[in-house]
Amino acid sequence: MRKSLHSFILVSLFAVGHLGVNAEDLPPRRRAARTKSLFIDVSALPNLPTVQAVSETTNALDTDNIQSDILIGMQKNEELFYFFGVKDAATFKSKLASDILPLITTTTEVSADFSTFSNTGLIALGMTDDLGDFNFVQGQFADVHNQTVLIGDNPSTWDASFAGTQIHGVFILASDTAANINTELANIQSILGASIVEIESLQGAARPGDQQGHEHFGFMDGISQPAVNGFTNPVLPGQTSVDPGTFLVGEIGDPNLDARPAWAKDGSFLVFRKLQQLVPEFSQFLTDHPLDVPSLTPAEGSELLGARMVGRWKSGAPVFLSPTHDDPVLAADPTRNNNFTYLIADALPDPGTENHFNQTNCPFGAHIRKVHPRGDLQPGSGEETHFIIRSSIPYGPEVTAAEAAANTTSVDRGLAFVSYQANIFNGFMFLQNVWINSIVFPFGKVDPTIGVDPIIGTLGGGPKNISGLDPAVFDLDQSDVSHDVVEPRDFVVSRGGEYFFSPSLTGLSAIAAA
Ligand code: N7H
Repeated sequence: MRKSLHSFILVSLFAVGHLGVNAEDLPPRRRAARTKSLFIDVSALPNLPTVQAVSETTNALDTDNIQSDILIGMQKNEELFYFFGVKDAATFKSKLASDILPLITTTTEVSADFSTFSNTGLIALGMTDDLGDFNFVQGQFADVHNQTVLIGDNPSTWDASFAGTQIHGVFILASDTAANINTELANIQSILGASIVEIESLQGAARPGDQQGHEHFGFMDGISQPAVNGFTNPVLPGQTSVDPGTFLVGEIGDPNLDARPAWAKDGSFLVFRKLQQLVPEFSQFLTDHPLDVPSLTPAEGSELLGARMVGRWKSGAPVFLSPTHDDPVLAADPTRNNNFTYLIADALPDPGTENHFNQTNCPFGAHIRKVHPRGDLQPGSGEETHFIIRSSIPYGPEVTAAEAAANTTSVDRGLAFVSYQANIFNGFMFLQNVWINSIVFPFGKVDPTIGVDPIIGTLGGGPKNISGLDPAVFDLDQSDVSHDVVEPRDFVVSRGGEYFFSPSLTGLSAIAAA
């Protein structure tokens, strides 16, 4: 059954990319329910490779064994995160083997049900092997307090359900409609019965209408992902190819290859973060601080400030390539929208050298420059060891009229952030701690106080001084701070999260048998 289901989807879903799946093409289990693809259709985002294209890569990955979400990224219509605790390990493992495993989907199927465990979850299930990841073992809440490896969260903003280590696992269910997800959840709940207890659930969904693919601040998200050797084909201009072991345990390039137990191969560490976004407050901040550029109206100056904070316009066009105005045509072209390095050949004052002096096109501290500095780092500096695959989705409703009128958030919304990496410290932790929350990164720039990441950087929740947001600033030593933009508070607030391990299908079988 499983084999024919694979090959069926291979020709009907995956081989045609992720668009235009007909209901009658879907396998029997889902034929009655799903009426369209579970993926959004947004031209700015790169297409998924076909099964044929993956098979043509050198050392093609075993996509029939890798859980579906890991290599796919942020493209889903609806997605539920169902966090649970295990109450009866024996029953859970028995049902995992007999009924849940057949529901779990692989990369080849690119489908819906996904299962992943925290460290305390693995222990509760009798799987006590050391997976070789310090942060995973501690759990995310420990990193809120850990002064040496600080992610910058204020524990008082964490939801109680995440504060601690009580979450044992999360089922991630994706589909085209919330109704289908509810049906699938009811199915899983009836299979597992009292062997699990719900601790928290979070419904994510693509935003409606022309905001599909945009996160709640309004910016297109999911454009730039690393290319994975053995999977991504073709590699798009501007994409860096990295070893699969950056994301998958036990594969080439895994930084801790020798320490992994055999059953962990082709699994990945999942970092989940519930990141609340204060959208009306963010919008008001932009309105109140338009950048003063002579050719622009105040409204355009406000748009420019937002674009320079992110490093891309709302359409997704990079400010580095289009510094003063949005360019939706550029944004919608995956062969151009990621093809830049932050290096200007004729950069002043030293044409042809690295661009350490000039943030006219893109601030040094822009969100996408902080988390992926491209040409700001020397070739061979190892930037690729810090790549992550992002698989996030917005949660919560659109801003209400009352919230917009009051410029104040009263309904919870934000980003259900998900990243995959083979080593949590190298991936999420390094980005958050060493780059995002540093006021001097990217290092070596002429500006000594760049500031933290204007979107997700934090100095404990207080005001943040960000230089370089105003393109008018071009004194060579950046000593004129009169143009610095001061953010009065964080517009993204962590509500908690956890670290999980997403085993392969054979890994899930091993857990069920432990
Ligand atoms: Fe970010 N945003 O809307 O402003 N992010 N991010 N992110 N992010 C990116 O290329 C956003 C967060 C990365 O390769 C885009 O996909 C928001 C965390 C990385 O050029 C936009 C939140 C971390 C990239 C946003 C948030 C990262 C990236 C541009 C939280 C890691 C790729 C579109 C609410 C710790 C950079 C795109 C590259 C891109 C936004 C969180 C990392 C628009 C709102 C927590 C690696």
